[in-house]
Amino acid sequence: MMAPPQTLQQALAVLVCTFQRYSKQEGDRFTLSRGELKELLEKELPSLGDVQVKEGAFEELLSILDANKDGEVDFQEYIRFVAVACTLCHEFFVDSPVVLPRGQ
Ligand SMILES: [Ca+2]
Ligand SMILES: [Ca+2]
Repeated sequence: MMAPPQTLQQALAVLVCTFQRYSKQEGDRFTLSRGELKELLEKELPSLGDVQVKEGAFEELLSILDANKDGEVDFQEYIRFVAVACTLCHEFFVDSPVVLPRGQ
């Protein structure tokens, strides 16, 4: 089991390597097919599971991610998704009590 990333640099490597690990499994090795994307989401973002169970949610997510509508998710499209996910995390943690209140 790999230790979780401790630095931003390690986190970036994880982001890139995760994409590449799934994208090379079938078809074009630089893009995620429907199956590759599904597996990536299931294994790497298990908390999204609830969303995926919902009928048609995966198809909807794929159509949003697939900006150029070629049926595959390329690295640019994947990174846009990661940026959105980061924004959601930022909004979630911005009111977290762990964060020290700003000086007055
Ligand atoms: Ca592929
Ligand atoms: Ca695409």
